Amino acid sequence: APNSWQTRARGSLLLAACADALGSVFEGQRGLDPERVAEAVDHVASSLCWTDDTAQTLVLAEHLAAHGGRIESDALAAGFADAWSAEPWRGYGHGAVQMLAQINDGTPWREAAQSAFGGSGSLGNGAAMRAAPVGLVPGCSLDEVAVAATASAGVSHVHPEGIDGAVAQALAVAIAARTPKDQGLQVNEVIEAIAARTGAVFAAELRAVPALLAGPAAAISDRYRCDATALGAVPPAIAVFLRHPDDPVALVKEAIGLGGDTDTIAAMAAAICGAHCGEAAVPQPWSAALEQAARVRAAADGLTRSGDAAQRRC
Ligand code: R7I
Ligand code: MG
Ligand code: MG
Ligand code: MG
Repeated sequence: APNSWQTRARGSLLLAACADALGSVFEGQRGLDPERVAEAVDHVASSLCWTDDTAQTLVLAEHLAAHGGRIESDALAAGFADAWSAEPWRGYGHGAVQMLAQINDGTPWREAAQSAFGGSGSLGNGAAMRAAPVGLVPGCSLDEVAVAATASAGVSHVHPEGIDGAVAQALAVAIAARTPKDQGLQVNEVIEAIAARTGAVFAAELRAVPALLAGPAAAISDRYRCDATALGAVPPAIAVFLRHPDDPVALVKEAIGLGGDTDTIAAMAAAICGAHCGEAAVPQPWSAALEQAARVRAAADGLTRSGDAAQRRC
C-alpha cells in the first residue's frame, strides 16, 4: 500500500541520502545565493554522492535490522569504526575521526567517547544526523524511540546536547512516520512531544520553532547557528520540515540555503519529510542519480521487517 511503513522508511532514508549529497557541495558556506542552490537542486546531472551522514545512517539502519530493532552498543561502535576506516574520505567531523581512530586502535568506545573534546564529550550533530532509522523501527512508543536514540548516540556522543539531538531527530521522524500524509501536523503537539523528552536547554531551543514557521527562512538562520553542533542544527531542521512537510524540493532548497552545516541540516529535514510523504515523493532524478540507492532501499526494508512482532525489542 502506498501509505505503508515500508514506503515511509524508504522515503525517509532515500530523501535523506539525496539531501546529504545535494547539501554536501555547500557545507560550511554562508550567505548562499538562492539561485545557485536552486540550480544545483533542480538540475541533478551527475551522481549524487553522499557523506558521513548517510554512511553512519546506513550502519545504524543495518544494525537495527540485524538486532530486532535494538541497539547493541559494542557492535554498533565497531560498525561505525569499520565504516570510517573503509571510507575515511566521506567528510567526518574532527572529533569523530579522533574517536573512530582510537576505537580501531583498541581503545574501548566508552573511553573514546568520554574523552572527546577535553572530557566533556562531543556536542556535535553526528548522533542526530544518523538517528532517523531509530524512528523507523515500527511499533515502538515514543518513549521507546527516545530510549533507543539515547543508546544509539551514546557510543560516540556523551554530551547531553549531542544525545538530545539524536532523541529529537529520531522522535521527529517517528512522529512524521505515524502521521497520515493527508492529515495536517499539529505543530505545537509535535514540538511538545519532542521537547518533553529532551533536557531543558534543548527543549527551550525547540520551543522557539513555532514562531519561525510563517516568516522568511532567514529568521531561522538568525535564530540558530546552523552549524555542526546538535543544538545549532536539529531545531532548524525540524523548522524547515514543518514549513514544507509535503514538498521535498522546497524543503531541501530552504535547508541548504540556511548555510553552515548544509548537508546535515538538509539530510535531517529530508529524513523527517520522507517519513511523512513516503518513497513516491522522492524526485525521480534524485533517486536515479543516488549512489547505492539499492542499499538504501534494502536498509529501509530491513528496518520495516525489524518491527515484526516475533523479533521486535526496542
Ligand atoms: O558530531 P560529529 O560526527 O560531526 C558531524 C558533522 C556533520 O556536519 C557531518 O556532515 C560532518 O561534517 O561532521 O563530529 P564531532 O567532531 O564530534 O562534532 C562536530 C563539530 O562540533 C566539531 O568539529 C566541533 O566543531 C563541534 N563540537 C564541539 N566544539 C566545542 N566543544 C563538538 N563537540 C564540541 C565541544 O565539546
Ligand atoms: Mg557530512
Ligand atoms: Mg511549501
Ligand atoms: Mg555536515
